Amino acid sequence: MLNADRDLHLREKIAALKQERKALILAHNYQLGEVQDIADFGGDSLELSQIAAKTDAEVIVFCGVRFMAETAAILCPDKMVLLPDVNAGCPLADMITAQSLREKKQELPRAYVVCYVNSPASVKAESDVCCTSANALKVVEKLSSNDDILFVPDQYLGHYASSRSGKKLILWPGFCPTHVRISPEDILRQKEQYPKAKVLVHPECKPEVISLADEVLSTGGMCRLAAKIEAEEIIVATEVGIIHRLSKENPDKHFIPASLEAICPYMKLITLEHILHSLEEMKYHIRVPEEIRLKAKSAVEKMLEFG
Ligand code: CIZ
Repeated sequence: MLNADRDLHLREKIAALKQERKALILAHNYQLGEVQDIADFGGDSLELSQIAAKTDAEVIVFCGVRFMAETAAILCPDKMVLLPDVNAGCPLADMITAQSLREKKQELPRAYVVCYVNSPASVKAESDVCCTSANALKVVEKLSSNDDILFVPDQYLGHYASSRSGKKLILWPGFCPTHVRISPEDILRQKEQYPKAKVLVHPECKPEVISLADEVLSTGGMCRLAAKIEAEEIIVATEVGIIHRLSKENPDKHFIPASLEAICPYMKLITLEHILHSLEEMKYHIRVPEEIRLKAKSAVEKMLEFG
């Protein structure tokens, strides 16, 4: 079968099974283009979890990485959340464990723990409040300066929130291996070729890259800004998967990836075949133990209260 025929066949089978299972397909902005195209909704992890929490669907096929599917399971205990590839993990989330965080909290008994959503559910359960790349600054700004604030696990997002808010944060030494691959030289090279281009940078990038940004935004923020920004050329410093959505939604603009090396291999694991298999076999069901879910939910809800 030719590739185009094979994809059409897969898409038809997925659509039929999706209806039968009363399922909703969600795709993160870093997923493969073919996966983003078949999804009912695309977005960042928080946007997708909020959609999951509101839908009538009984099954959520979460095309992203494990911590994202876990966040949906935390917010929607009555729905079956499926991750189409069980190996879709997140190296940043794996840079912290609940045990290592408990040990750190013993060293810092007065610490208030802010936890980036890119973390396991068990770590969220040990934290006071969660944040995303979209609201990390807002969450940190609202905290009392009298407490020690421990920010986990992404040191660069923490550094960004600390430098913009003026709050001193104790940073966990984690990082996203994909975002740290983007260098200031990458941005400067692209700027030389596209001098009029605006530069959008994700806050998981290193400070020296962030310092070259016109705007620092989550992927959801980049999508919203791209629709209204005047510039015709836009340099995008984050995982390259987002270029698919930006270009599709804004065909009159030219989006330039800051670095073609910014590819997250885990975000590229899910394919149309995996989605079909997931719906056929109802795999892989992401479950969060109830005791952990309730504690993690309280940290996620605290973030939502912060706005
Ligand atoms: O929270 C997310 O979705 C991540 C990891 C990045 C972003 O900005 O979309």
